[in-house]
Amino acid sequence: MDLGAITKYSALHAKPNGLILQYGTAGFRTKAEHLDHVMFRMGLLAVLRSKQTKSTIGVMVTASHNPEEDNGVKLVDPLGEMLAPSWEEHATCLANAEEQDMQRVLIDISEKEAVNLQQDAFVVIGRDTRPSSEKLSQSVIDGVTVLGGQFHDYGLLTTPQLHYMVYCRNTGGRYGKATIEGYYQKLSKAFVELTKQASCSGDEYRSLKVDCANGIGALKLREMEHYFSQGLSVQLFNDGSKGKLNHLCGADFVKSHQKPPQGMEIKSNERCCSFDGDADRIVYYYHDADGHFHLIDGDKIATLISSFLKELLVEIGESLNIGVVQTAYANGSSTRYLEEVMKVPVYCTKTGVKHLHHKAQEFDIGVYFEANGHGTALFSTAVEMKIKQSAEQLEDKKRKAAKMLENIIDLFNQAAGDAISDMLVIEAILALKGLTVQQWDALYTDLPNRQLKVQVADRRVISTTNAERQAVTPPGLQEAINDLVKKYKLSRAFVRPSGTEDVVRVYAEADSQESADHLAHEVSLAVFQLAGGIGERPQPGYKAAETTHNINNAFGPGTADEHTVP
Ligand code: NG1
Ligand code: ZN
Repeated sequence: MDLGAITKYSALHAKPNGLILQYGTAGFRTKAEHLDHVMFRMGLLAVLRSKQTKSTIGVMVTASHNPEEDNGVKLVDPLGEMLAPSWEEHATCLANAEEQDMQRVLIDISEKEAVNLQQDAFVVIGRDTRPSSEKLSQSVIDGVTVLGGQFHDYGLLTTPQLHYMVYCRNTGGRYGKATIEGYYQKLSKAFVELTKQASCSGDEYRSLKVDCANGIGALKLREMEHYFSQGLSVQLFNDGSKGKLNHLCGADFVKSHQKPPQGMEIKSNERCCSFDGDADRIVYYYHDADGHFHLIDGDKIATLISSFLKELLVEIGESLNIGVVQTAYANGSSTRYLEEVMKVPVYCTKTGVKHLHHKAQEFDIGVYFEANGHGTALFSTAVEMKIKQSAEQLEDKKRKAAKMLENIIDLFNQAAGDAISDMLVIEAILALKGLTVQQWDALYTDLPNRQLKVQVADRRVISTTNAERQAVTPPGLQEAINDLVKKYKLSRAFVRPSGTEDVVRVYAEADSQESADHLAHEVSLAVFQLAGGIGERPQPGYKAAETTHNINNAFGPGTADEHTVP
């Protein structure tokens, strides 16, 4: 380690005094102007991680669905998965070290993790379309270079595309070619093969309106569309040519406001979907004949996918163990439908895709989705081999089903939830099953629900258990929630500190929207009273609470997007 050079270059990416940030569920996220030093340091850390794992490591510069002024960074581990938790801690230490302590922190990490500094390092870098992203990714490269790491800068990529590249590079090309062309070809080939089998390929199944959140998804979908155009024609909206990133559009907006994005005209019963700003989330929706808006979220996507996979397995005659992984935010109706109607086991993990991904790896086939539309399906190596064999050896109908499954496996991005890949999976399933968007939606009816945010002095006073469905502290809070829940039918409520914003999140569902709204409000009041609420007491009516956009990675008191230490 050339400590002299590190000190010299670090001074060019100086840390603002007193700024404390935390590597949260999605890496570091805050206002872009505060992130230069974090980027440089994540370049350094990626080199150490690469040396330790003797693998290619990814660095993605994005703040996903956050406003355009924000940015963020996360590291991608060798198999395309999120950074290991012990290294998240190193990331936080390194990002927060004062200039004079940087060398010591770097040496500490290397020693603790037994990093062989002589080992070669390789880092791949991707970025979204934010105005700040190009310069920030250059700071990552500075960090990589100063520690002697080699790198490849992919430039503009969706987050899941970067995960895919890392996975390909560390599996000797078995998963696919680590180029953007390789990604397009792998997915499109599988999609076209699948849709060829669809008997009903009328116009109804051929066209889809896509809201790209004015983000990277537009660019990449436009590049890709001619590869799969024989199976699907996409019409792009919010493609970044005029609107602002994630502003009044995108998956997060549509899901949290339960209304269509701006800039997209929807005729009744047209199939539409929205990506988020880095294209790792997707939700579907449509207007019915009466003009009512219907949202089809991650839970219904997981249901469609897992029921299709189960049907194929039955057809082939394979009894593989398939599981669906959700979080506490999954609508109660979806869990009931999966367990009681489809007889698929459902598991609940803490919020954050790394928890879902990890759990899904325990099954032959694990389907995981967050209600917000982030998810994918994972297939064990043994299953992939078995299906390949079946596709060659079986006859007639069974062979056809095995072939379909083989293509579906190729169509999923198994490294991370991927809006483009999920969109193609969904489109293929709808076409193959001859399902309209309304028929899909009618699988079950969502229970009315409401999500709210409460400001408290220190959200760490709330700790939870049972996959975040129960509060352990502060004392009395869970009892209060239990008493409130009892007042309503088909009701459920929970609270948890957010991992990406300085708020406590409240979720409630019940048999009517009015009841869900009341319950959510009453639980918010309980949080405010028992967990140290600050500012105005929660008011009935949800709009004011849920539409604020206050992004913060740092745990602790305060309301702004950064924290200063005395
Ligand atoms: P937090 O802020 O911890 O609730 C949010 C989402 C997560 C996940 C992360 C990362 C909800 C309720 N929470 O986390 O599901 O996507 O952001 O982006 O949607
Ligand atoms: Zn995202």
